[in-house]
Amino acid sequence: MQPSKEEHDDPALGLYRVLDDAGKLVSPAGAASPDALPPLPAPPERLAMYRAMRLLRRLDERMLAKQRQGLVGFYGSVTGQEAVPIACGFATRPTDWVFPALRESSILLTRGFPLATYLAQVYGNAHDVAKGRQMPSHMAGRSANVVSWSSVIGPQLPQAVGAAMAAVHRGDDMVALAFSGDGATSQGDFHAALNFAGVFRAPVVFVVQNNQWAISVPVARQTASATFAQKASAYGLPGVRVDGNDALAVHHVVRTAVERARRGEGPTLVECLTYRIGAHSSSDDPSRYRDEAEVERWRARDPLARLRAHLRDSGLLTEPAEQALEAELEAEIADALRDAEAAPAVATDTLLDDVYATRPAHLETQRGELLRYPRPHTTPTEPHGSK
Ligand SMILES: Cc1ncc(C[n+]2csc(CCOP(=O)(O)OP(=O)(O)O)c2C)c(N)n1
Ligand SMILES: [Mg+2]
Repeated sequence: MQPSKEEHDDPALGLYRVLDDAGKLVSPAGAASPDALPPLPAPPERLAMYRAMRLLRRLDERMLAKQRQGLVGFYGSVTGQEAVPIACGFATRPTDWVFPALRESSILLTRGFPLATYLAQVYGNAHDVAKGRQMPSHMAGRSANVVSWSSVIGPQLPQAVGAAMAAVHRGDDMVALAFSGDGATSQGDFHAALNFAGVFRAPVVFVVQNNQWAISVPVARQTASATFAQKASAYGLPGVRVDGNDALAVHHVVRTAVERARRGEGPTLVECLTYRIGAHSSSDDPSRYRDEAEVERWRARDPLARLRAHLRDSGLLTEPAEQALEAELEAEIADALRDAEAAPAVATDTLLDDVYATRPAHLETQRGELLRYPRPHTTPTEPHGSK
C-alpha cells in the first residue's frame, strides 16, 4: 500500500534518522541501543554545513525577489531541501563527480566555487561559466566537477553510471553521485541507470530527493511501491531510506554509500524523504494543487531549525556567533549580487561560438544579421521560462 503523507514516518518503512524533529540526537532506526550513534562530522564541519544551509535559505529569499523584480528570468528554490545537497557535498570528495537533478547545484558552493560566479549563471552575465547559454538557475562548474544539469528529467542518471564505469576503466577512484527527484523515478532512464549500475557494479550513489511532489503531481502518482528505497532490491543493490531533513543522517548514509562504492563494492540507492516547501519554481503557484496544512506540517520539520537546535544544544553555536554568522551571510550575498548585477551582459556574437570548428556560411550570414540587430534588452530581462 502506498503510504499517505502522514504515514511516511511509519517505522515499518524504515527511516534513518540521527536528529529527531526537535534536533535531539536519536538512535537511528535499527540501532541496537540509543548510544549506537554513527560517527558525527567534526564540529567545524557541522558548523560549516549549517552555514551553507543557511546561505541557501537566504539566497532563495533574495533570488525569488529578484525574479519578481524582473532582474532574473527564472529561479528554482530549494527551501526545505537544503540538507540533502549540502550533506552530500560534505560527504563526497571534490574529485567525485556530481550529476544533479533540479535542486543540487549548491554542491558547487561546498567545493569552493565562488558565490558571485554561481549567481552569474542565474543572471546569464559575462562571468557565467556557461556563457549565458543555460536556462537560469541551472548552475554548474567544471572546476568543481558538477555537471550542467538537464532540464529534461532523467538523463543525468545513465550519464552518471557511464562516468562511473569510465572511471573504473581509467583506474580513477572517483565516485559519481546521481540525483533525481521522485518524479524522475517514473522515467525509463531511472530503470536503465539502476539496472546497468547493478550489473556492472558501477561506483555510483543514486540519491532520490523524494520531496513528494513533481510540480503538481503528488508522489502517490509516481509509484505503487511503499518507498523508493525498496526499488533497489530489484536491481540487486542496497537501498536506504533516510530522513532528508536531517543533515547528519544524510551525511552519514551518503558517506557510507560513497565509501562502499569507492571500495569497489558497487552502487547504493538512497531515498531522502523531504518536502518542497516553496513553489516548484518561480513559474508556478502551488496553492492551485496542494493543501497549505500539509506545507505547515513540513515547515515544522525544517532541516535548518533541526541542525541549529543540535548545534545550540551541544554548545557549538551561541547566540552571538549566530548573529555574527547572519551578518556575514548578508554581506557575502550582497557582495555577490553587486558583482552579478554590475557584470556586463554576454557578448551577442558569442552565441554561435563553440559549435563548429569552422562556422558554415549560412551561420556567418546569420551572425552578421544578429550583430546589426539592436539588443532587445539589456537589463532588466523579461521574466520567462515555463518549467
Ligand atoms: C522529460 C520531461 N518531462 C517533463 C518535464 C517537465 N518537468 C519539469 S520539472 C518536472 C517535475 C520533476 O519532479 P521531480 O523529479 O520530483 O523533481 P522536483 O522538481 O520535485 O525536485 C517536470 C514534470 C521535463 N522537464 N522533462
Ligand atoms: Mg519531487
